[in-house]
Amino acid sequence: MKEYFLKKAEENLPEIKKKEIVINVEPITLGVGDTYIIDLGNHHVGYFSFKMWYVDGYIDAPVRMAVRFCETNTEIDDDYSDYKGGLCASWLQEEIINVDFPGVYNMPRRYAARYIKISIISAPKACALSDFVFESVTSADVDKLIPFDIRDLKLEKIDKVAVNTLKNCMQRVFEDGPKRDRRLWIGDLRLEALANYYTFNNSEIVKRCLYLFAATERNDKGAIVSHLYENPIFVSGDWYISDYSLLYVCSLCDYYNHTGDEETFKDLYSVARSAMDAAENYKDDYGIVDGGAFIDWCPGLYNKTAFEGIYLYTLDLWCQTIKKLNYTEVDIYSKRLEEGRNIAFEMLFNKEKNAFINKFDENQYSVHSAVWMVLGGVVSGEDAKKILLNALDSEDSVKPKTPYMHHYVVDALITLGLIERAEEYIKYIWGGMVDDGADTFFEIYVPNNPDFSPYGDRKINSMCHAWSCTPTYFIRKYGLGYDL
Ligand code: RAM
Repeated sequence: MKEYFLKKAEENLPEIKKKEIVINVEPITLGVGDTYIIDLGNHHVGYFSFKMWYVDGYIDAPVRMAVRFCETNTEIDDDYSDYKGGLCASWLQEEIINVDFPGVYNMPRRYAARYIKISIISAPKACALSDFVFESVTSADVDKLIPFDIRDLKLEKIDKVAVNTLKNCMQRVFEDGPKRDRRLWIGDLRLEALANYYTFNNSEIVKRCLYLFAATERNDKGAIVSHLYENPIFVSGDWYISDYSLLYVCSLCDYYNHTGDEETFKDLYSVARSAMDAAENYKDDYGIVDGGAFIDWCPGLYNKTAFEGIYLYTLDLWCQTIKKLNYTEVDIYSKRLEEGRNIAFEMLFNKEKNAFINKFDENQYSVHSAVWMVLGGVVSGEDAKKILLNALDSEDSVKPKTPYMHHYVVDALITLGLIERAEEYIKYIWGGMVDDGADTFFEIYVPNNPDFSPYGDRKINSMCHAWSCTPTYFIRKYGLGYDL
């Protein structure tokens, strides 16, 4: 089967479109210690080349330079020597290169950048740099971007940045971030696919990603691995994230619901079903799923309630989808859903506090729990509105840290019909990034705390991150900003 899934994935390999960004400047003369900064005018992903020539006589030794690719202007002056993050420093986009001869120099690696900073470290004499060309690459077909009408200027800007984020993450697969980790994760795939349906509408790339995950290995509980690598060779990731495994099921259901492609759904049905059933193996003695969930990069978050919500949310979408396709198994899952919701309400809801505060999560109060209990259908209507808004407005609740989790906050607000509040939230989070000068949306965003990083150092954060591109989905799907 693995070979078959990989073959299907290859059949849906998207074409990479290239575009040259040419920076027209007079040759710049630089000596040792000098620095030159190129502004590409927007965030791009691709390959960089330039020309080096001599000024006062032939250069008889290599010119050593540091070339730094910066996604935002804050990176231009960062000191990389004091990097203290937990992820490998080699993700920091800086190369020390030695240019041996005058001529055009093509840098071989792919970068994500708005700014390029060149510093001359050693050289026998001054050199001149010119002909800066950045060849941007993406599998998004910008000519096919679905046109739409929007009257709210702020939301229009947000939409533009969201589309740019998606475009730059759309490569051979939906990458999570073109600077880091440059791979396919289920949680990111789901959100990119949703945004893609309302923008570039490239269903082949979604199909490719779904087949690639089908070709990966399962853990002893039957869950799907959270990420994979596919270029130059296919390698299954090694981290099992139990909520991501469920989000594979959601991604397949979304795909079918959007495209109506029954053949692919049927092909991947058993993969999704095994992920759905794997959740049974995560249940504790109370019948609540437990263990190994991600939810958000939020330090100190207790996430049992939220994970249960994701389980119920997935089960619900799964039931709705397989019902449409007349699968008789729907009865089994509908029963699980009903029972699951009852158990969740009984065990996780605190009537006195009118909140999802419980012993399973050490009595921690979080927006995450409220959001996922709403999305899981454990509470609804006016009660749910109060529960969610209280959690969002409380000074004591733990708040989301990533636009990934912010996405599900907006989703929960819209599910409850709180459209204005959803719009406000989008403007607060993603609008905040736009106000900070974002060309693309960041992996992590905590208002008023730009230095926050779950990895121990802000410098390693990805500033063009796929899971942050979803305002375009909400804006376009629900017509936000249209009725002014
Ligand atoms: C990080 C990346 C990625 C995400 C995982 C869980 O490595 O931000 O996008 O899906 O975490």
